[in-house]
Formats: sequence, C-alpha cells, structure tokens
Amino acid sequence: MSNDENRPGNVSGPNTSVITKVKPKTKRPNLYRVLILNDDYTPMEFVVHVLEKFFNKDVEAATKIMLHVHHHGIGECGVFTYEIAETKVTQVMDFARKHQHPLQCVMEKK
Ligand code: TYC
Repeated sequence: MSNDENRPGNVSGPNTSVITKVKPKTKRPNLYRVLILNDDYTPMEFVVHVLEKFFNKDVEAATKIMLHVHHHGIGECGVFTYEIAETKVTQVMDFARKHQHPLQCVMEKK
C-alpha cells in the first residue's frame, strides 16, 4: 500500500490539503533606557556637553535634561537596543572619569 490517501492514519481523506502558515518572523528588539544620575560635584556645563556629545542633543534639549536630573535626581538620555545602550554607558563613564567627575550613567530595561 503506497497510497497515503488509503492508509489508516489518514484522517483528512482525499482531496484535502495541509495549509502551512508562514509566520512573519520580525521580532521587536528589547529596548533599554540610558539614564544619568544627579550628584553634587559634576558641573552643569559638563553634563550638557555629555548630552550633546554622546546623545546628539542640541544645547536646549541637553540643558532641559540636565536641569531635570539636577532637580529630580535622575533622567533619561535616550532609548536604545542593548548593545548601543551598553556602549553609551561605557562612553559616558569613561569620559566622566577622564575628567575626574563623579557623574554616573546607567541603563534599565524598558
Ligand atoms: N547637581 C550638579 C550641580 O549642581 C549638576 C548635575 C546635573 C550633575 C545633572 C549631574 O547628572 C547630573 N553642579
């Protein structure tokens, strides 16, 4: 018996088709917020410079974020995929350390 149609296991019978659904496989990446923390020592102008240099903010946007952090303790610099966020955090921490400022930068999953 070589004909599948006639095999006992075939519950679908003749003239039937198996429809395989093609699933669109695009997955949204996990996103991470990059945040800076307030401290008492890092100069305001340095924080504005960091936001311009590493987060492509213009001076107005950078000043707004800096003042938000100054008043609220923490603020968002941007939202990125994991590797980009990690790179931003490293760049900011290295730059702050090089200039001997205690500025802290962290990332958190959205
Ligand atoms: N609080 C700092 C000051 O008064 C300014 C500052 C703002 C520092 C934001 C860090 O993430 C920061 N000089």
